[in-house]
Amino acid sequence: MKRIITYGTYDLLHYGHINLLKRAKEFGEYLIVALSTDAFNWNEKEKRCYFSYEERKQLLESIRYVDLVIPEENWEQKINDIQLYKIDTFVMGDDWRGKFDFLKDYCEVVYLPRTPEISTTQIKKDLRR
Ligand code: C2G
Repeated sequence: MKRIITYGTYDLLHYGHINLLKRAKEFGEYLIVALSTDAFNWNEKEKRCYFSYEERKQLLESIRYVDLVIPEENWEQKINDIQLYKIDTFVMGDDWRGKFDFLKDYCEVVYLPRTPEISTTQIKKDLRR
């Protein structure tokens, strides 16, 4: 059974996220999402989430492509995650292209095209109109 992992905040979940998860799942049979915790988002990504970690986790667990949601608490956990969960393929949107190539020593690394027209920032802007 081929196992895939991907990482993200997934706040204000939208179809761009779903497109990514759908395509990531096509690389195997078991997809793990490492979901950024509220603390990691705030301290490391300067992102204040609209939905809490538990709410974002509940949303992701309801998506048919997602098999397991684990916390992403720091930038350094990826190698350990890949070894612990016996990951075959690491997948991220191509806004991260190249940033995780160091993981190629541990698993396949795939960057998928983002869904260009949608982002949480755009949604928030549109809602303010
Ligand atoms: N994404 C996408 N299309 C969009 C928006 C997002 O394909 N229109 C993808 C991103 O490329 C990413 C995933 O959806 O692979 C989650 O996006 P974010 O929640 O913005 O993830 P990010 O904050 O970039 O966190 O350690 C890695 C980080 O946790 C990634």
